[in-house]
Amino acid sequence: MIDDMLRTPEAIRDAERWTAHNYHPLPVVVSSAEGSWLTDVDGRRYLDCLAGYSALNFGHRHPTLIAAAHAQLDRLTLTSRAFVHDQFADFCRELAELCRKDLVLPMNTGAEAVETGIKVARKWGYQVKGVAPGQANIVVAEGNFHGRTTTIVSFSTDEDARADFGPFTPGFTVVPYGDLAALTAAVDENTVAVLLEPIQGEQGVVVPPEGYLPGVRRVCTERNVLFIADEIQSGLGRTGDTFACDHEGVTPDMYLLGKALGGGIVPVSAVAANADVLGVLRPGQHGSTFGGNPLACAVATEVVRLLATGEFQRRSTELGARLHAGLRSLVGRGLVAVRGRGLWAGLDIDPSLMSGREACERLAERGVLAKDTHGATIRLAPPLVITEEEIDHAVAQLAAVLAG
Ligand code: IF1
Repeated sequence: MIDDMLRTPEAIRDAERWTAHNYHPLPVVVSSAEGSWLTDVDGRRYLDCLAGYSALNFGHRHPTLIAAAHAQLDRLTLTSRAFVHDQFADFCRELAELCRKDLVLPMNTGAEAVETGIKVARKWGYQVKGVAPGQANIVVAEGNFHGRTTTIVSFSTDEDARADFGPFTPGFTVVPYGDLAALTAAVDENTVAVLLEPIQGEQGVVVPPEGYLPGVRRVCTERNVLFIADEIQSGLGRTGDTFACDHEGVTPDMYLLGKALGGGIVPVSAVAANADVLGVLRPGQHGSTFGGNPLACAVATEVVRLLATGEFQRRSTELGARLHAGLRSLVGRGLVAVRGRGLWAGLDIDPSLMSGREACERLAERGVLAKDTHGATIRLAPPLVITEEEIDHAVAQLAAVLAG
């Protein structure tokens, strides 16, 4: 009887009726959220172990970030880049300092930051490195996920992401992820950049072999090639460091940032690099209507200040150790492998038990939200404000799902 009263089925039908079906969401209709917890239209509560794919590192509606948004909404929300505004300099300076780079170019989505990085690397290649016109190539990795624009899916190795979206953008060389010899062999005189996720998110939170990132850094330095680190998902505290590259002391030539930079409130992305790289751009050569808007800058400046304290990196390290210890205890009890770093984990479930999707559906029934990546793999990426008790609760619910 009570099920007949639930608003969820009706809300799902309404959503499906009016939208393209480019997603297959779990049957959960969220209506409010705070910290690590979501509440659906029927008042059921869920522990969020996806956190917007790392866009909600600071939890839902972090009070400092919400206050910054409210204050800015009452002052100024958009000017375009035709003029300057009083939030812009602080954001760019403080983010550049966090990245230890000279300059920042603000955009909105992660894909825009990736596209910006590709365009800047190509222009740098022609104007600074001296690559022959139109010959620039960029080395990328199998299993990459950098967004969904036509150019980005041009170098995707996921058939679902690229089928029937051609013709594709040329100038990309795909090598196996983690294979330094293959990457080194792929770099030639026309290579302007290597574009990598320091940890591959969508591929299932795949951590490269120790030494791989330092090796990439070394090859790029020796061959005068830009190392572009896509830290859109791995960065901003997720792995226990400010950037995933920090774990091995690697500094890329260019950071691509997004997701959590917007505090889970507004889309904010950015490219951070030194002047010899970002300095190739001149007025009229690149931009965006909303890039670096006052509301985005006001929120993102507070995000940078939260990160500057180191609190969230410490939480990710300490609570991540608890999460991974709990998950490792499930290997052989329904899990076949656990990967990741900090509060970020990729779990391979025994495929004979269930698919990743089924596991996520059963977790949702138990009040824990997570997302499968491919096949029997799911990722866990809770907000960095999660507590020890909540981590133990999530692991206990997963154990119960795996136990059937
Ligand atoms: C969706 C995946 C994750 C990213 C990295 C760039 C972007 C992303 C490393 C582009 C975006 C999002 C896209 C989102 C789901 C999510 C995702 F499942 F699609 F693959 F996280 F793994 N670089 N990833 O992870 O950023 O343009 O989306 O702001 O539903 O497509 P964006």
